[in-house]
Amino acid sequence: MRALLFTANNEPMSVEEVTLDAPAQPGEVHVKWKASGVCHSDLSVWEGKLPIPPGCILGHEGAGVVVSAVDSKTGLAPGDHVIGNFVPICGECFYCKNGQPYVCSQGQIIGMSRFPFSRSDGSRFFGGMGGLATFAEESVVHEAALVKIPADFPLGQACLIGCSVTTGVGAVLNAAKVTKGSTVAVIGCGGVGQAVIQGARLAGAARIIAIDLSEAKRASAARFGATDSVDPAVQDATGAVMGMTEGRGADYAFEVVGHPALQRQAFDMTRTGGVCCWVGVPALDTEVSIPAAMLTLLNKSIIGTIYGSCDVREDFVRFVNLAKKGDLDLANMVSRRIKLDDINDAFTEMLEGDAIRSVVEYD
Ligand code: CXF
Ligand code: ZN
Repeated sequence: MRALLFTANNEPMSVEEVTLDAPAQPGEVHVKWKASGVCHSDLSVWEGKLPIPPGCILGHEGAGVVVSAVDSKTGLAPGDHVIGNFVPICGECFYCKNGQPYVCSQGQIIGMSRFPFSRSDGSRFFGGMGGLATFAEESVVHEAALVKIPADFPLGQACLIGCSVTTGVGAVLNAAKVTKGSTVAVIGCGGVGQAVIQGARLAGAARIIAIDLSEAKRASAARFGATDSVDPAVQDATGAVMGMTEGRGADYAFEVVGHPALQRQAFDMTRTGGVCCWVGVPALDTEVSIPAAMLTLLNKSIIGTIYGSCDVREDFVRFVNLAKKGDLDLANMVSRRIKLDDINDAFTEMLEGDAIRSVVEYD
């Protein structure tokens, strides 16, 4: 079985033959991945900006088929089609019991405590975020990190629901709760940003302003429902949004890059009484400054959201059904279909700024 090994920060990764332990503990599931998106967070982990150490297999946006399962409480069985959830759901902690499984306190412990892969030199590898290791042809994953979906939906698109779609559409529908007829500004139009735009379209926003340096991303934002666009290299983004809203600012502004200066910019372009929603994850050692009085005096809200504040056990199937109806366009979110050996190139392409989503396809 082949897997892309993450052995050191900022060093090219190589695909190697590895062996995978058979699932043995109750709840363990052997999955054959069929497709995996390449997410900017994989790049951030590789660069050392997110706290997941080398010695693992990256990839957290995958869909595949169950090969076998040991005593599955959620009823997973061979042949089931599944999407991986990179925040596993323990179902027992304070957060899971109180309707916030997206911040499950046990999730990453469940996900990252098994090392089922061994390299030819005998060293063991864990499965990265959620233990999913979707940059391996197969993985052994805890059922807390898998959601069964209908078998009649293409897995090459379903994988996107594992991260970008859920994070972006969920941010709009579950976290910010965008209302019909509103004006939405989106800073950053990669995979998650495009999903925010699609979510805003689904919510019935009247005006959706896509802000990104990349012309290609602004063009695809228009196809996903953006009504206006801003090139921040040419125009001050806050000024442009003010100009489009009679000087008020957007009802909702989403930051989908993960940069403190842009989080501040999203706050500035949010109207009085509006909602500024932070979706991107900045480097852990950064801070952001906000004019202290303005949150109160202008009745603005800043909200953070992880994983679209979704309950993946319901929302994954909800997103599949929206895609089946044609209300969510997943097919066009895939900018390139690649092979496992091409992920280093996909990282380079992401750094260059035009890629929306590369998707690895397995045989
Ligand atoms: C991120 C969210 C913050 C932790 C790492 C993963 N989301 C998806 O890429
Ligand atoms: Zn991701």
